[in-house]
Amino acid sequence: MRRLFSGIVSLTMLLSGCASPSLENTSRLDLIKKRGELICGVSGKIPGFSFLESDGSYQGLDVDICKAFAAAIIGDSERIQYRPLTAAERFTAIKTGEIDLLSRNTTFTLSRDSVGGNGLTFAPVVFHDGQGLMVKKESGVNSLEDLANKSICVGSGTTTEQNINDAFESASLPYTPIKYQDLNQVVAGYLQGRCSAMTSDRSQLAAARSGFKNPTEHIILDAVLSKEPLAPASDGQDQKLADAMRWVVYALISAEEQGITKSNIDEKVQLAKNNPQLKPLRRFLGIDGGLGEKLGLSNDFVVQIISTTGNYGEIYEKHLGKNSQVPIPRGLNELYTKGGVYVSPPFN
Ligand SMILES: N[C@@H](CCC(=O)N[C@@H](CS)C(=O)NCC(=O)O)C(=O)O
Repeated sequence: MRRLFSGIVSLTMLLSGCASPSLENTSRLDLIKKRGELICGVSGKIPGFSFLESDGSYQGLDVDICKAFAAAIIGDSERIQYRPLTAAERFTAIKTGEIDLLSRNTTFTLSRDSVGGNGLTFAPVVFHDGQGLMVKKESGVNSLEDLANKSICVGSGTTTEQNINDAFESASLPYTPIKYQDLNQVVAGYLQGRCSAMTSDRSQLAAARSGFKNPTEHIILDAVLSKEPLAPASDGQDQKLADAMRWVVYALISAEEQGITKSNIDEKVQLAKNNPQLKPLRRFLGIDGGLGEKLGLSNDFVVQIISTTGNYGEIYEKHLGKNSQVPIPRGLNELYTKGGVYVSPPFN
């Protein structure tokens, strides 16, 4: 009976074009290592997060997260293929295997992070955002109420679309959504006056405004309509890759907690090597404990990451700090010891 059942399963898999069970069990992590290259899904249109610069390079916080994954998995952050994806394309790209993982201003929600939903799994949050509204200063609009009966430009296939609807509905205010495929189109619609406001994650509004001819003519309203915890994601069926991604993000946070930076990482390694009593540091840097191996990574994966991107705080400062193109105060995105929400579980 059992043989008949497994025969039917294999036949069904064959007919539906599914991979054989042995292939199915191969983690994407091993595939990335074998390929020697990481295929990372990004937006590519958001300064500060992932943006295609004029020299052809991708830059931003989401891009550095891709680099941290590549440094940990392959030991080389240059070996990355970036795939720019719209909001509507991004989850299919994971499920079809077009990309290995997504690092693209994507909100961690229950529906996306469940087998009965999009079937993805999320790494820890790398940017706590919230949805906002941008209007032209001259419009005199100050609140959601002022936008009653007006049109609002919004990207489709996003949490933004649902939240704006929820906000207007619960305030019993009528409005008209004007939907577009990506941020550039939303911005164009807004600047051309097709709508009275554009709505998106507040970081995206700030990023978009930084590229306007006259940024000071636009204001981002104080109202925050939602929580938008943005996190990298991968296929929910691949726990090995998900485990590695989770601990890469925690490595960035833990390094900041311990004051380990791109510039002092070599010193820290020497310190740990010379001092057998510094057990937690030795485990963290892969000298003892074999923690990397448990994840299918090299034991010095944390060293690989930090010497490439620096810790989380350094990544943040570089792309969103005071002197960056899109300065966003750290707020919730600080360590918990400094009033934010970031904390890493122990590397034990
Ligand atoms: N964080 C939200 C929204 C993210 C999002 O993708 N927003 C749209 C614009 S409203 C977008 O496509 N932004 C970036 C891009 O154009 O590449 C989500 O995960 O649904």
